[in-house]
Amino acid sequence: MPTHLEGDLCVDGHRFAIVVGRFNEHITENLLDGALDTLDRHGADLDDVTVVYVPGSWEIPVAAQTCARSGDYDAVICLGAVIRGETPHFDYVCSGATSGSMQASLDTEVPVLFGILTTDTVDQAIARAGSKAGNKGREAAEAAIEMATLMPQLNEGWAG
Ligand code: INI
Repeated sequence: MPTHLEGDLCVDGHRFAIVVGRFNEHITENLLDGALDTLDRHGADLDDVTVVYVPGSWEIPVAAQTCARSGDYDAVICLGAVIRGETPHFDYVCSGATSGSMQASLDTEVPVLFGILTTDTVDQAIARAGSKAGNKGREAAEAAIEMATLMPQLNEGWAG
């Protein structure tokens, strides 16, 4: 019989940090609302949730890595909105935010969830921040719960 390891969506004393970019705040505040509501609905004590505000998505990885490394959180949720302009700035911010978030996760072995929108237009971002295409903040928070409940099983597996 294979061994199946799988997280669930039941928060049981898990602690979460949310790192949120202020750039495009009208979008990111909806992502944050979605993430907090999802954690709340799944049983998180919001007093155990830390929300860290940074200027923009470029700054998310360093804050996420610091939270992850602190040992105070079972998962770190990154929320931001990068919207394409007419300069290559978009590509640099996207690439820094994506690879930096992944690096923060791999370096610390703490799940760092990617709820950073990268869209061509403001309308596409609005659609993914609580409108017709769902809410990426909710998705990232659900994934955070699943990973926070999975990681101890994985770590026990290696120890055993
Ligand atoms: N930051 C974002 O989060 N989204 C954007 O769309 C964006 N654009 O387009 O410039 C953006 N820029 C700011 C960047 O994240 C840094 O805060 C800034 O460069 C200072 O380091």
